[in-house]
Amino acid sequence: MTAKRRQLEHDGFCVVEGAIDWENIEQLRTVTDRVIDAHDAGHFEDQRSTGSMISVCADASMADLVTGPPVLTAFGDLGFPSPTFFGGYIISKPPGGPPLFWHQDWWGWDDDCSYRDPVLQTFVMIYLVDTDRDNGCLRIVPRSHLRRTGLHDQLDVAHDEAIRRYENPDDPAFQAAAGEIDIPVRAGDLVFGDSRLLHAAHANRSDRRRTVITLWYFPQFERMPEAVRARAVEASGPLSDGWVEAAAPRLEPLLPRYDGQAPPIVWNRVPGSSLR
Ligand SMILES: O=C(O)CCC(=O)C(=O)O
Repeated sequence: MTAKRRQLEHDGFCVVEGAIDWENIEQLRTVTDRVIDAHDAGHFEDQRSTGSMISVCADASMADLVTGPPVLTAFGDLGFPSPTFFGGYIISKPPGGPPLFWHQDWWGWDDDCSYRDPVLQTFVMIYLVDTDRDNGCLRIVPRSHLRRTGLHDQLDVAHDEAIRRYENPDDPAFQAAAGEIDIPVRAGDLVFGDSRLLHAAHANRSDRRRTVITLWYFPQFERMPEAVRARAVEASGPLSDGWVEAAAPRLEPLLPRYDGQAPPIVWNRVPGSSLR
């Protein structure tokens, strides 16, 4: 097992440096700028904290990124030769954009695997500019994917909409967290993280847009419990958005499939008491 794979399993994240070259980053910036600029003011008001929340399925050319060598080779190097794609978003903080709230992205907390398995769903974040504390770099709480922290008890998913709109900057979801670290990166690095990991982002105090493309994969889909796989197929972004037709056949081998009879687990974003 490589050091990065060990870090991903143990700490919940790792960074693969310089995976995407400048030319491709510039192309991605052109595409994402076009997609972002096509949205109206209401979208950005509703998503003030994230900046934007636009499915990668908004543009068929994103399939090149989802299915292309930089991401899939990096998965292979981590020991995951056949990852399964789940969906993704273009998340863009405008100049002056507020911080992103603390959260985790996992939805399968009703299944026991969530409290023990080292690898379930993984995010891959691709920042299109260099990031640091001043322009909104990622923040994480290492090991929070498998260990309860004080922050878990403070997060309030019931008021998700108000938090997205950044209605109360004093909400614990926007404060400093015990044990947090910054993950500043260069444009073209890949940040791999466990979806259960608590993460957030600093405010963008620069005068430049800070865009990240977040993609979610299941590194070992066939090893996940049947009920979790059944839910993943039901919820899969590209299947439900009709993106498959535009992006096939490149996407076809990466899509989640489940032909068994297990009923899908309930979608639950809140960890239970088994997380200690
Ligand atoms: O905006 C960021 O830097 C992080 C985005 C994020 O948290 C996510 O995609 O889940």
